Amino acid sequence: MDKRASIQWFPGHMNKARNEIKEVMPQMDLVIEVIDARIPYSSENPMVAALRGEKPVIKILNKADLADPELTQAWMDYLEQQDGVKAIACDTEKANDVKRIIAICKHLVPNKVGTGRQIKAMIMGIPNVGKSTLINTLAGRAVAKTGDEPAVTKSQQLIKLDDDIMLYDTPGMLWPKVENENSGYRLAATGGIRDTAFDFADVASYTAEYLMQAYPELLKTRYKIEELPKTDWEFF
Ligand SMILES: Nc1nc2c(ncn2[C@@H]2O[C@H](COP(=O)(O)OP(=O)(O)OP(=O)(O)O)[C@@H](O)[C@H]2O)c(=O)[nH]1
Ligand SMILES: [Mg+2]
Repeated sequence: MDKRASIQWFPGHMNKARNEIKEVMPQMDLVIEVIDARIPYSSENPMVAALRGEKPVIKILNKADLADPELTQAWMDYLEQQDGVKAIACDTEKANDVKRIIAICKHLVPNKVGTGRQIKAMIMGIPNVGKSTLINTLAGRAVAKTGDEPAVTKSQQLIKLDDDIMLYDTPGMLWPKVENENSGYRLAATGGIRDTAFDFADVASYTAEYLMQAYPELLKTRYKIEELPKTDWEFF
């Protein structure tokens, strides 16, 4: 296939979100960054690192139920080597998975536990990665709006989890230009970029090529075929 077009997408509400986050960040005790376990490299937003500064962070490899478990484990080991970083894998729709996060928050901010002062945690990440779902599962009720498309959450929302923890839900953010072509396609294929921002055929071709090479056996099982064809187009 010919060279694919690069992906550029940074709607106004994301810029607004970035400025608002910058303003409230000094009051935060920690950041919970949600990344997509299927594309950890491409879904880590460099703006999150810049905005959080020295605050501790829990990196959640989310949608782990859809990802390769071996790679997810390798990523957790890698991320935990960084200063102030705790990493866990989650399916945020499962209460048992997310309950561990509360204990980690308390562990990372020990000076507030038992003082009557709430731990304040900011939830950040790219669009559609599961930030609001995480909050709902933690809260045990639908407090934040969710949906299977990017940019569902449009502004910050404050949620009191219990007497100990306060969560800030934030709109998903991408960085102004996704320079890395692979990252652009991976973000589009997993639903982080709105589908008006890219060409379907390009993304499908990229994804088919990758999956045929990385997971041929899974594709054969999924589509009930004996042999994979040679090209992505034949595969379609
Ligand atoms: N399979 C799977 N789906 C998930 C998981 N977490 C969230 N989802 C789904 O992903 C979609 C997006 O979830 P949201 O919680 O709205 O994502 P968000 O990060 O708040 O998105 P924005 O507010 O648009 O930035 C929804 O359809 C969820 O049901 C998970 O761990 N596994
Ligand atoms: Mg949301």
